Amino acid sequence: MLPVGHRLGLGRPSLHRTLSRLSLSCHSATVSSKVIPPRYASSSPSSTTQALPALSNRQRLLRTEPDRKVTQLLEDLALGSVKAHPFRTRQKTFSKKGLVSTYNPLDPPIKLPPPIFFAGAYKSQSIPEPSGLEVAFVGRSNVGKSSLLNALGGPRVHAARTSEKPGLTAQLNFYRVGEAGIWVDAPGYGFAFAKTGAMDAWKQLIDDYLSKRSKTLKRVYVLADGRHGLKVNDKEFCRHLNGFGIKFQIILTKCDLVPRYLLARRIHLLHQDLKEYSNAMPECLPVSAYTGAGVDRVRRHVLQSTGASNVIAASRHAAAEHILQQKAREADDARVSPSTALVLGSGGRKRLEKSRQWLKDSKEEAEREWRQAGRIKDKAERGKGDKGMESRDIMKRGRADRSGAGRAKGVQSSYKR
Ligand SMILES: Nc1nc2c(ncn2[C@@H]2O[C@H](COP(=O)(O)OP(=O)(O)O)[C@@H](O)[C@H]2O)c(=O)[nH]1
Ligand SMILES: [Mg+2]
Repeated sequence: MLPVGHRLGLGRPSLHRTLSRLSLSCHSATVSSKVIPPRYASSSPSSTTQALPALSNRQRLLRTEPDRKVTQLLEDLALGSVKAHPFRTRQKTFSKKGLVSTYNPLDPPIKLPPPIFFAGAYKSQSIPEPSGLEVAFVGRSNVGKSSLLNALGGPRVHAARTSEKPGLTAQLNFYRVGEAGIWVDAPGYGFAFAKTGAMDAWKQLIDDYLSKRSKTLKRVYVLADGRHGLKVNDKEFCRHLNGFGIKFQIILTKCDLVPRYLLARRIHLLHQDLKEYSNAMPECLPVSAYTGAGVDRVRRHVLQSTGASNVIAASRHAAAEHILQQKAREADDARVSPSTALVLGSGGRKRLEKSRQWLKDSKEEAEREWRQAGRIKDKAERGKGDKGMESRDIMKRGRADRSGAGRAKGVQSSYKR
């Protein structure tokens, strides 16, 4: 019988080499920590029990398996760029609004009045008194805060100025958006060429703003670039917000520039990282102000956080009413005169009867939907009544403050176009 090495087609010297390599690897598996110290181990003997070094963000990203739910959501919202397969002749196209597969006629995009600028504060003294429930958009410079605010206002809204150059918005800008409350566009942080003095002034302004708005600021939206996720200063700011006890949510912007598979992984990682902040909303909102994908979802979150769920309910009710009218018209059109019924014969009559029954059923379903939407709307209106009171009280208090000692402060509108 041939030795093992010959049966495997190995000559004697190569067999020797293989066996010696095998024994070396077996040996090194048991004693490697002593013989060949790993590169990350320090020279001290206790280093063998030391934990592995933290992975870089890129390494973590590449080792993550995306959540299927997240991938499905991105697909539904048409978020993330999709490259055509090299052998595919036709590239998948998306509508400009980004809503392709999940367009629900009962939940059409919500229309809001355009945001109206009413105050700007470049220093703490100019911060206006609270006059309603607010949400603020904060993030690094050039991340797309002003672009998102415009996109949330609706198509062709240019209330906030946007720029390719970072650091354009240098003050807190306040916009009133009808029932949706007040939206605040904050100046960006983390601008690479910002001077330390500017950074300190920014911190002071934001801290004063946060402490003045302990009751009326309902949520801070921390915007992060979808291509990078949370950077060090974003995390620092999130910890700061956590300290203030303010609820915040991450919005990932510019998602049209990131491949979908990477975006899904990034979101999955982000959801894990968010667990360390007690005041963070557990899910982030991916969006692209450029294509409009995901904007309506963010708008709904903003409306809910300012207690304006009645706007969402009213939109659903209006859509249900529209569908009901359409169904009623279709059911009416399907009515057949007795003379036509005679001409059709028994087969034709049966088919006609079936389609009429189907139309009747769908009309009834639309009616049920409309009634339910009406109930939800009434409930939301009643809920809003209480919140409205709260908001009115705040307004009254603001007026009283201004008429008294606070008059000198006033509202300085330093916004220059
Ligand atoms: N591709 C893409 N570009 C965007 C998007 N949102 C903003 N931008 C661009 O990013 C730049 C900075 O936007 P801006 O809103 O001024 O950022 P801000 O400094 O955070 O207010 C502008 O050139 C925008 O056109 C987006 O969703 N997709
Ligand atoms: Mg801006």
